[in-house]
Amino acid sequence: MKKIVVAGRNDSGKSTILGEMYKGLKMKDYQPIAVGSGVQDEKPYLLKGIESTYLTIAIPEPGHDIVTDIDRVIRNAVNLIKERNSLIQHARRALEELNKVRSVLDLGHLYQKDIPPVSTLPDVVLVEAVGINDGYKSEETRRLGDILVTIVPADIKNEIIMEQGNILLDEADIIVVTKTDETAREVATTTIKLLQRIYRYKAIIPVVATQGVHMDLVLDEIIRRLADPVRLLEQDKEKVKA
Ligand SMILES: Nc1nc2c(ncn2[C@@H]2O[C@H](COP(=O)(O)OP(=O)(O)OP(=O)(O)O)[C@@H](O)[C@H]2O)c(=O)[nH]1
Ligand SMILES: [Mg+2]
Repeated sequence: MKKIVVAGRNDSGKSTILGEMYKGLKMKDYQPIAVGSGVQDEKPYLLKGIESTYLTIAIPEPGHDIVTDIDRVIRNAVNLIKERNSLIQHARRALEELNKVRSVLDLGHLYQKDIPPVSTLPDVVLVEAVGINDGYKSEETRRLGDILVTIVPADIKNEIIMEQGNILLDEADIIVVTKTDETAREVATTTIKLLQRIYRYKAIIPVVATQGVHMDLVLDEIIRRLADPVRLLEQDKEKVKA
């Protein structure tokens, strides 16, 4: 499963973007699983429409490798979904058996509407990296993900962007500039132009995360990077046949 990591300074809008990505990916027939970086993430995620089945929290213990820890947390969460699915299927079969017996005894069918449907297994992971105060230098966060989405608030100080060793900006696949609605136009423009000058070939997308403005552009970039060439090839064949 590919991991999309959302990184950025504290309060930059990571959780908001993650919630929007969850919804957007679901609309495109992906089933994301979201990994928060602490219990404080749980409630806001639920409020943003992330279903509890697909929500988990990784709290890295000191001294533990955050990358292997996240993998363990994801494995556990997927196993829980599988176990639950297997119980649901079990309940379904048991009810069928019972109904066979009841039918022989002329007792009429029992319907159990409260047996839930089985859950789709997740196929992509969304991780919010712990908020960082000291700019964009976390090497470990870079190692976490296959697709790195770095969040920059529009009113960020230019010096921070220009610092050396900003690995989370240097290696970002997508740079999302947030809070463009509450930042003065000249300030937001300066931030974007500076980013464009340093990162000439990167996708840099200004958004109003809280209102979903331009989130479609962010999603397009993500889906392009998620696309599995083999799957595309199969789809091509289908299309040519049709
Ligand atoms: N006006 C405006 N507010 C935003 C935008 N994006 C996020 N916010 C607000 O900024 C605050 C922080 O957003 P979060 O998504 O929690 O940011 P975060 O980076 O996850 O924060 P931490 O996890 O605490 O580091 C919230 O009150 C959001 O509603 C935006 O584009 N415009
Ligand atoms: Mg957050």
